[in-house]
Amino acid sequence: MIEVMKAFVKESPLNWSDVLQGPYYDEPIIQFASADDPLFEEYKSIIGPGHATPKELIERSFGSGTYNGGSVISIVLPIHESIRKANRQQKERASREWALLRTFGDEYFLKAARIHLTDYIINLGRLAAAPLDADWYGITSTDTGPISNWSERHVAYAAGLGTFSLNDGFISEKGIAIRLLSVVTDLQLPSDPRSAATHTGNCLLCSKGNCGVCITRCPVQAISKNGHDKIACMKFVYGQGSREWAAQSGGEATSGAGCGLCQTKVPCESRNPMRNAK
Ligand code: B12
Repeated sequence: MIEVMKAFVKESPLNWSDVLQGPYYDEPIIQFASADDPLFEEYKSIIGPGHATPKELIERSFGSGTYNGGSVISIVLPIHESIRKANRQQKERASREWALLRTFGDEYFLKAARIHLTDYIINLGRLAAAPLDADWYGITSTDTGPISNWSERHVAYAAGLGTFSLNDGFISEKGIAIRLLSVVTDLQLPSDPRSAATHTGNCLLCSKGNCGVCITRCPVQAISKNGHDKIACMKFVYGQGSREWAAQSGGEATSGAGCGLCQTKVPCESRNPMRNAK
């Protein structure tokens, strides 16, 4: 499974930009959580009661009584250096490269990768479904910002792939400039351990109090020592100006250009800054 997905990322034509003459993503990190991990139930209070469990996903996809345990596969896709480098130069909005990543690397490639993995498992004669492609998947607006009913970052945390940061971003061993995807299956795969002391353990500011670079990188002051203002972030990241910039850059207006300034030119851009931190 790990080799199948590594080969897909390496060889898929969707992970290649003719405009940028390079891939969107480098080799993925792939880990597993048990579908019965109690953390998935806890997410109903941490995120909200609507956040689905792996059991609910399997039963909604394949019918009641079909759940018999299994695993959640979570994948970190590190963003290729040329795209990160281009965004490092930016001060006010996403680079053209980051905007292209948002349409083609995010919307198109992530979906293709989820389909590739679910098809592979189904062809083994087992159950598999990607929550983000389910007909019930959705994002709800709340007073503090949008919340989805399947959070790829929380799933990655459950699979031991890293932790959250001050700005809510997920910091993996390949850093914060990443994208995430997941698939639930009835295959029993070996669960990976969670080693971080807290859910923000990989963030230098949260753990050691000596960073905060993402606060100064944010072009709309949506990040402070108190955390991340999701509504201010959302208005900028997916607002009208972002849509226009996406289209001008050669992407699709409906995807927006994203931003990612808090994910580039920061100590956690492409590594876990707490590894070897004094
Ligand atoms: C809605 C959404 C947004 C919203 C709201 C973000 C948010 N913080 O929730 C807005 C529009 C602001 C947004 C912006 C961006 N997004 Co967005 N977004 C999503 C989406 C669709 C759902 C996120 C969600 O529902 N989160 C649930 C809420 C509850 O999470 P939260 O508030 O962050 O969680 C906090 C608490 O739960 C808390 N917590 C409290 N107690 C505890 C205890 C435990 C044990 C744990 C684990 C956690 C916990 O920890 C968290 C951090 O404080 C996901 C895709 C998906 N379905 O997962 C992409 C996703 C999160 N976005 C992503 C990206 C890349 C971006 C942008 C960089 C834009 C861009 N593409 O250029 C910015 C970055 C903003 C930022 N600093 O996080 C990536 C994340 C990459 C990463 N390294 O984290 C995702 C996963 C998409 C993907 N497939 O890769 N996004």
